[in-house]
Amino acid sequence: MPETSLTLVSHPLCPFVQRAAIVLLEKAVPFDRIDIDLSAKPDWFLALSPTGKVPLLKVRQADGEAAILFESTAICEYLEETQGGAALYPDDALARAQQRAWIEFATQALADAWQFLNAADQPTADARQRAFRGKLQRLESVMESGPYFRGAAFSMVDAVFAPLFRYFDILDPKVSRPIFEDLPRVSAWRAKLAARPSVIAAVAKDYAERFREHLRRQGAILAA
Ligand SMILES: N[C@@H](CCC(=O)N[C@@H](CS)C(=O)NCC(=O)O)C(=O)O
Repeated sequence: MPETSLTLVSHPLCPFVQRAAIVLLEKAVPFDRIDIDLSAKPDWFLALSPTGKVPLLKVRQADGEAAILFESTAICEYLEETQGGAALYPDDALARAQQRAWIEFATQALADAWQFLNAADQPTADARQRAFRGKLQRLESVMESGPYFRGAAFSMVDAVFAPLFRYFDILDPKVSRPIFEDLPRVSAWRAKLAARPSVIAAVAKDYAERFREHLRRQGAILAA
């Protein structure tokens, strides 16, 4: 029986898991974390997860029954609505809807970045890098004063972009620099997120080494 009422079912490298972990840490909510092997998913996990994907959040309720949440956005919004700490969404409906739209944009940017990072040939890497940088340029054009996406306060959009930017802090700066070149607001935002305690604590200390090992196993040209 876990000591807390929340258990995050995770994988050490999953960026979607990190979203939920960052929100839990921002809200200072105690939680247990169970990492699973996604290449040999345990039967108990397959029985609980409709999609076979992490994260899952197990919520032990007052009657002792466990409810299961899947999909990182649903998990983050549940935590936002049920836990204390600073609000990560604005009160204003329009501003909140805009944040949700940028979260969807982040998921698309993550797909571009992931395909770039894992590319096994140069044409794919170049095409995905262009697509990703195009999205960063769009972000640059909508960001205002910073240091976070929507100003002074850390928000849900920040929690979602932080795992994506983390990859580029691990890569050789020769690779990351041209991608973030001439994007001062996005670059300052990325640095601010990298220093945020919740972002740092959302992954284990060996994350960078695990990520490099993943790239090697994928045969990514970036690992060469
Ligand atoms: N839309 C899902 C995506 C989650 C996702 O893609 N998780 C990956 C790991 S990062 C996964 O569990 N993959 C296992 C699989 O597809 O079999 C979310 O936001 O939670």
